[in-house]
Amino acid sequence: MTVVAYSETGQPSFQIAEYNPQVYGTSSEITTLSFTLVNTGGAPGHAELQLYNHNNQLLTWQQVALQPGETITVPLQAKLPPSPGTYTWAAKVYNLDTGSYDDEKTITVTVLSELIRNGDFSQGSAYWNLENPWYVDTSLQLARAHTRTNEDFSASISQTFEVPGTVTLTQLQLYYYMYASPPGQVEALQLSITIERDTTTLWSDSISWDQSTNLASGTYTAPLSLQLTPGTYRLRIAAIVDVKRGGLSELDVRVDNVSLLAAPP
Ligand SMILES: [Ca+2]
Repeated sequence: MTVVAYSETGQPSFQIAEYNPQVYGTSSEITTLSFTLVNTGGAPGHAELQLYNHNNQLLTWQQVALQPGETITVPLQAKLPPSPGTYTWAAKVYNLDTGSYDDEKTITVTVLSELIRNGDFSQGSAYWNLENPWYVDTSLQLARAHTRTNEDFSASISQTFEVPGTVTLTQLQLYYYMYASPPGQVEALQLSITIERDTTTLWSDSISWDQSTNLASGTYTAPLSLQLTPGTYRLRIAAIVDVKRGGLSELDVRVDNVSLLAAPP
């Protein structure tokens, strides 16, 4: 326990100097909000930083001791609401020495909605349309195109999704894996990702594979800012393979954890 020497010339006073006024996350996600507190008063003191949700319920708090002029970064961990939407939360600084609230900031919390169903393939091929040679590997729980042919192919997995009201797509993410043996027998291999409405491509990008490094795998993340009006859309992930004639023995392309997040209006 710190013994605080009170100054005759002043009292402690606390302000939130820096914070993030916009927080984005998914349903029930546990996230960390960071605040920088400063003692702008003339004496050392103790502050309690409190985080309140949209129902004015105290979610979490932390106490800190600060000298005059001192700043400290306080992380607060909180669970986001389960339902997609926009919520107003508040961070308040309670001065334990004077018994007053010195500062308050509002935080806009946006819970994004997931548009892709069965993105982790835990329900087999449910909701997905898989073109040959794609299939769902039920032991690995992912979509896979694993071939031993020497033929070029372009084949996709795709899923249609409904947008009931206007939304903004904010992020596309997936896990990918591309491997060829021997790699020298492959001219080109890539994953082409598109967001389509009817026959129109609204957005596209590709993940490339390089013969010299062969195994390409990782998590692909695309920040998006794409507004969609109500309707039916399709996310398509196509493997496009161009092989040389002769000796390709194995090609293995995998996709998992497909996520497409949308912000409410
Ligand atoms: Ca999976």
